Amino acid sequence: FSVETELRRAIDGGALTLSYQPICDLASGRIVAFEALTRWTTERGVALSPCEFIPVAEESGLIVPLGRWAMHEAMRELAAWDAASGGDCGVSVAVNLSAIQLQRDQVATMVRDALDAHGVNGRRLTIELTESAIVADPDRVTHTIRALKDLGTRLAMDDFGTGYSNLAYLQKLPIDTLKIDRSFVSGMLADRDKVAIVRAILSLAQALGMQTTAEGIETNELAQTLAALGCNYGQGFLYARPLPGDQALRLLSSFN
Ligand code: G
Ligand code: G
Ligand code: MN
Ligand code: NA
Repeated sequence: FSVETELRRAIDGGALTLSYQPICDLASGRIVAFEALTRWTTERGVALSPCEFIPVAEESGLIVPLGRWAMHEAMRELAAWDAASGGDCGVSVAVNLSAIQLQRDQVATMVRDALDAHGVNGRRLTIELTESAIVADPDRVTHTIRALKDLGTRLAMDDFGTGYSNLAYLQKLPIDTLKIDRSFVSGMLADRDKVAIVRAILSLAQALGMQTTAEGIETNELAQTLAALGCNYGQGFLYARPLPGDQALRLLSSFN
């Protein structure tokens, strides 16, 4: 719980930052969005991975203030990119919501407040959910997800294919995009089983009218293969690592 105490101080004291990783249209190579990823450098100067502190935040309930901070900060940054571009900078931003946040009725109000505070249209925001967020309490989550959609936001299912769930929710929920987990994408050129899984996800998405984003693209060959298979978007070190906001804007200016 000393990590918890330190995390609480970090949230209150402005020690968290967001990094932004581009999501590109595989056909044109253009950046269409950035995923906002929370970063924490502790008081002792250690940069912790979200894999280490997000679980702590979830167990302690600190994910609620942390998630609120991340949503507001991401919308502030998007508004700043627009201002620097003299109008719509042309990309949307994706923000992760944890299962615990989604189980709270107030989450749609929190998102609306963040959009309103920075004058951002809900269409510019994609909310990334995980399968676990839906399995926990499907009825309550269905209600919350509709409230989020009513704000105009888009919904993406993160790490698709790795969660413990049935597929019935895909039919019931207004999901716009499936993000194909990195574990299926990286190494798929040398693994027929991975190719089979990726193909199955792509055809499922197409049949259900959803778009697809492949995570973990590290090579041009992989990007070309995925584009040929009909995947819409890609994210990975081929395009860029997660970057601070000012560098993300510079990348956008030079890339698109
Ligand atoms: O930043 P990195 O690529 O290491 O992210 C590791 C994991 O942490 C990813 O699964 C990502 O979705 C998650 N993550 C990063 N930032 C946030 C956040 O602000 N909220 C939630 N809920 N998860 C996050
Ligand atoms: O769960 P989610 O996909 O949101 O997590 C994103 C995580 O994946 C971050 O930690 C990010 O740094 C990492 N990541 C993003 N692109 C790549 C990539 O091309 N290769 C690898 N190995 N990791 C990546
Ligand atoms: Mn994500
Ligand atoms: Na994620």
